[in-house]
Amino acid sequence: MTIHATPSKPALSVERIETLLVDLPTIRPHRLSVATLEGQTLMLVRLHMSDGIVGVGEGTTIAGLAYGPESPEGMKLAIDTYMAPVLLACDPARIQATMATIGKVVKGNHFARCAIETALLDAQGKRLGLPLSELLGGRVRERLPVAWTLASGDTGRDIAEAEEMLQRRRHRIFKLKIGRHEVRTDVAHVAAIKAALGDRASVRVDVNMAWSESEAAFALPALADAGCDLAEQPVASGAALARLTARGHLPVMADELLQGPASAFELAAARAADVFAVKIEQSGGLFAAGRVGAIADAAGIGLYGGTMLEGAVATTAAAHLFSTFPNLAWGTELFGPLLLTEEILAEPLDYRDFELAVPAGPGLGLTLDEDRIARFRRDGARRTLSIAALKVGA
Ligand code: MUC
Ligand code: MG
Repeated sequence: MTIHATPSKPALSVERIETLLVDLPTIRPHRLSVATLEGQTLMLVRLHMSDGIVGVGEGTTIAGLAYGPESPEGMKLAIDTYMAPVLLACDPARIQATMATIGKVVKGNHFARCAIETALLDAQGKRLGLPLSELLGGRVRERLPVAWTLASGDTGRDIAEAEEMLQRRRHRIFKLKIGRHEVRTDVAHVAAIKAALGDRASVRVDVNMAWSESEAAFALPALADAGCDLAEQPVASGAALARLTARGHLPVMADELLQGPASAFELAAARAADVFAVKIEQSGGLFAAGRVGAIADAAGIGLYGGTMLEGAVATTAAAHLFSTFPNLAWGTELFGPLLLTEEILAEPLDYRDFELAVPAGPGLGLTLDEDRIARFRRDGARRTLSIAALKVGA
């Protein structure tokens, strides 16, 4: 009889986990109904593996805790304290198994889990010489249409910004953040922008749940008359969203209510939206977001690639996933890195002709600019900006 020693550690292992907060200013204040952003904090994680490969992931929220239940600081804590022991004992090449084990010790925390899953996939792609998109089933497109959000808070400035984007051939889909003002004021704002841009652009709105059902019932036909193409999450309730969708005045998109595959299934079963904004972090990771996309497809619901205004790492991870979606009729809004004043990549992402090129190199296909990271990390040389310094809610 042969006795095998119980393997205490797999041949390949995670040797070190590094988490850091990087505070980056935005190019202008970004006004949502829930908060005004003057900067973004990226939580970056690096998994240093025993074969010398380093996988990178990112967790980023909007305005700290103003948009959802996770913050960059909380993600760092969840990873350092609760996910690290699992990672140090796992076989990092077995990504789904590792994420399932993490799921047993960490409930919720979708954004933090997404950051870790991204880092594991990045490392595995580097190891196998394959882009993330190929680990996720294979890309069906090389470039993704990218919307821009007009959220300066001023109609004239928004029109000037849209004109500049059209002229530079950067964006021709514009999402307008509304819901801060009286409904008629917001509708007039959208109508003025659409009148100025005409058929040169698609104009859509995101209300971030700010309206009551009756406000939305009034506004959606008025927005349709103004030439608006899509209304994202006008109300908070799923039942109200379903009733607005059934009225059929304007295509309705779900965002905040989509918290992973189970919620996607419920919303699809209730026919609560015409379109799903798929977000990798909100869904709980790339695999979960892929399942959200599959549920939408099966239900005949359109797809849009959403963002949490992430930096280059999470934006690229999302781009790899969205490149694998057979149907992506509404395009994407993967413009997060363009809202930040600082470039954190050695080679910037390729935004051109209204589209983003999905990187072709192994893993995410990115190289970080280490000097920039060192300068802007919260405990780094600059030490000036933290989420507390951002004018949240102004
Ligand atoms: C959201 O609610 O969709 C996406 C674009 C933007 O400007 O804000 C985000 C969040
Ligand atoms: Mg939204």
